This record gives sequence, structure tokens and C-alpha cells, in this order.
Amino acid sequence: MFSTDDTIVAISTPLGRGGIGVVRVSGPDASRIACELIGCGDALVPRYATFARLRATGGSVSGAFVPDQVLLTLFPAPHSYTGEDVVEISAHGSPVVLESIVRGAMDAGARLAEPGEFTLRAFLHGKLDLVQAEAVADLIDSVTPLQARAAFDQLEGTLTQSIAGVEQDLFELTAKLEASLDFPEEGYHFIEPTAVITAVEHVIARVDELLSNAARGRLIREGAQVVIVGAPNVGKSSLFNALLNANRAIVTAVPGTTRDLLSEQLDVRGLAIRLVDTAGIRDTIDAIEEEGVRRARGALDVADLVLVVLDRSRVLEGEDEAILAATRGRPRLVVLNKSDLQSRAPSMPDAIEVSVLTGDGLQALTDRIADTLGSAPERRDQPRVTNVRHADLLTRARASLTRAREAVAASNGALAEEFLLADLQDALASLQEITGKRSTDDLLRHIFERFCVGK
Ligand SMILES: Nc1nc2c(ncn2[C@@H]2O[C@H](COP(=O)(O)OP(=O)(O)OP(=O)(O)O)[C@@H](O)[C@H]2O)c(=O)[nH]1
Ligand SMILES: [Mg+2]
Repeated sequence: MFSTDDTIVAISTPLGRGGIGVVRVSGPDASRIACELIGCGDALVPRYATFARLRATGGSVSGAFVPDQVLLTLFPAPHSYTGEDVVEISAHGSPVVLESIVRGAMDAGARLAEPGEFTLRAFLHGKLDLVQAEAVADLIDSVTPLQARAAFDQLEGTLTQSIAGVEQDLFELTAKLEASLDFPEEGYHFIEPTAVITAVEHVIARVDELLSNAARGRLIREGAQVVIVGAPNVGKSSLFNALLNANRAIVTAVPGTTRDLLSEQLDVRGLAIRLVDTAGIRDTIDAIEEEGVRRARGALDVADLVLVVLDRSRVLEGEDEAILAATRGRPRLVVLNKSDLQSRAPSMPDAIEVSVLTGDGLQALTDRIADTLGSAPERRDQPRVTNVRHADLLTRARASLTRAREAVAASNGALAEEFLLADLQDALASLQEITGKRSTDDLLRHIFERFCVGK
């Protein structure tokens, strides 16, 4: 379905200006196309940078030729990122220059790469498995060092290896059962029912181990939305600024200052948090403020964690009570702000007292945010499942394994190998879908769509 016999080209560095920019060419004609771009007489020397000047290719792809000095490096197949001949062309990082190089390569016969097509080709040529290909996208998208480390571990194959281990155990078990099926007349089981149960339980335990920190893994990979809500003037924007350590939101003594949602990225103990400041929730006849309140309620609905801010220096009012009621039963922290002033609010167990003004209690609040979201320190030696796709497939594998175990337990010694095998093979199929040993075009398309062109 996916063609790999043509040569693709794309700008691999981000859009915009930089000291250098890189155009990547991959495919059987990569070397010839690169030579046409610079008019080289000799072939490029593998893995040596060659300094050259671009020359006009004079082809049909529209746009004026732009001269530049470039460095070309040829990585011959199979020792390249994609497993094909790859030429990386480093030029000055100007979009005008880089686009001209891409046009020149297209004049010489290259096709513009689809999103993620370089990594897709790496997968199709067996340079990476699916877990590693997804890790490339995660690493590029990471915004905290913890996210980057988790992605890098997967790129290095830690998860791949442990899934391969589970797969191997399962494979050995199915082989024995198949042997029993192949010699039915002997009435001989190559493996006894009790041994089957032990073996299946062992595999289940390994899957459980992988699944045990998947929820936290997902949080690492996807980050969390933390939304600050409260009545007007309680200090939401002040808290937002303090947590960000930046003067981002307008703070005034006028209730109803914030009208729109403000959101910023924040690193809390390695977790990528999107912190959202909202308009003070109250009934209002001001049309702008009313829209702000509507947006605040919307943000509340999608939050992974809600920070309900109350003003400790005044008695609780209807608005405060309404917000407390609306957030009851969902992940939230109640923040009693303005602890520098005389307290007039009732004391609340579990609420965190802070004074954004003096900074009192802010560290404790940050710790509570991290704890609540589940950022406990963890063992580095464990492979981490961070991707929901992987977690879902592991869960599916587990369900098939459980069915197999129950079937054996209920069989009273008379093993029905066929049924057992069907369940175990389902489990095996789920595991193989994680690493891509088994994959459909739809799955691949779905995964590589989220890459950008050039990756
Ligand atoms: N004394 C004291 N004043 C505070 C504290 N935090 C915020 N304030 C003041 O409370 C007022 C309101 O602060 P904001 O951060 O604008 O409050 P808000 O909840 O965002 O208000 P709206 O956007 O109008 O809903 C400002 O005058 C702040 O200086 C605090 O810890 N102690
Ligand atoms: Mg505000």
C-alpha cells in the first residue's frame, strides 16, 4: 500500500529562520538528485560532509532558483534513518533557500514527502518498530525533560524488549499446545493443564506489571489540564501568575477583571501542565463577562484537576458555595487564599491555605498538585507505558489471557487446545499490534498522520 520505491524530499527543520536549515532526501535516487542540485561530477562520499554551491536545476516546478552554499551528507542504505539512501542538505536557515532546494529536488524527480513519511519508511524497512516510531513523535513533541526521557527510553527499545519478552513466553506456550493438537491420537498433552495455568498466569503478571504505571505514563506523555476557578476577586489571576512565576494575567482589585481564558504551559515535577486562568464565576448582566463565565464552566468540564480558589478574608458567599458544589466529586484542590489577612471563612479540612501576596503556602500547593496528579517518584529501571494505544492493547491482551486461564481452570483436566489456542493467539495478536509486527494500513496512517512533514 505505501510506496517506498520513489524518492521523497522535505524540509526537516522547523518552519522559520535559523542559522542552518536541513532538507532531507530519501529513496533510491537520493544521491543522483543531490548531485543534480550541486552539479557534482564525483559521487558523494558516504558519511562525509561535502561543501558545495547550489546550481539551478532549470526544471518545471515553479519558483525562482535561490543560490546558497550548502553541506551535503550521504547516508547510503541501509545505514540511514529510513534504511534507504538518504542525503541531508544543510543550508542557511532561510525558508526561501530551503523551499528552493525542495523545488530543485522535485525538478530532479523527487516527490514531496507526506507527514511522517521518513519515519514511516524507517518502520517499513525495519529500522524502527511502531513503538519506537511513536516515540520519535513523542520526543519531538516533549515539553518537559521527563517527557523527553520517557520518549527516549521507548526509542531505545526498553518497552519493545519487554513486550518481546512477553511475546516469547506466549509463543513458547502456544507452540507446545499446537504440538499437542498435531498428535491427537496419542492422547498425549505436551503440556499439562496445571502447567498451562502457571504459564498463562506468569504472562498475565508480566502484562500487569506493564499496565501498573500506565495511568501515570499517560499523564507524563499527554500532560494535564489544571484549571483555576472561583468567584470574582478571590485571587485566581494572582495565583496563576505566581505559579507561572510570570506577570501574565492582569490583576486588579476590581471584581470581574479576567474575561477570557488564559492558558500557559508549566512544568510541575516533570509533568507538563497546562494551567488555565478563568473569569470569576458569578451571575452577571455584562455580556462580555457572561461569555467569560461560560468559558470558565467549559474549561472546568475538561479539567484533569480543578483548583477552587476561595478568599479566606471574607465569609463564603453563594457564588463560592455554588462552585464548591459544582466541583464536588471530581479531582480538585480547595485553595484558601489571602492567608495574610484576618480569616473570616470557616476552616476546611484538606484545604490549602496560601497567600499569593506573601508567597506563603505556594510550595505546599505545588506539591499537592503534583501528588494529586500522581507524580510519585518512580523506579527508573521499569519500562514505561505512556501511550494509550499501547495500554489499550495490553488491556486487550490481558482479557484474552484471562479467558484462556478460565477455560483451562474449567476444563477439569480435559484441555480443549483449540479454544485455548484461539484465546492465546488473540493475546499474541494484540501484543504484536503494539510493536507493529502486525499492522494495518489504517493503523499506520492514523499513527503517522500526527507527524509533521519532514519527520
Ligand atoms: N491581601 C491579599 N490580597 C491578594 C492576595 N491575592 C490576590 N490579592 C488581591 O486580590 C485582588 C484580586 O486579585 P485577582 O488575582 O485579580 O483576582 P481574580 O480572582 O483573578 O479576579 P477576577 O479576574 O476579577 O475574577 C487584587 O487586588 C489582588 O492584589 C493575597 O494573597 N493577599
Ligand atoms: Mg482574574
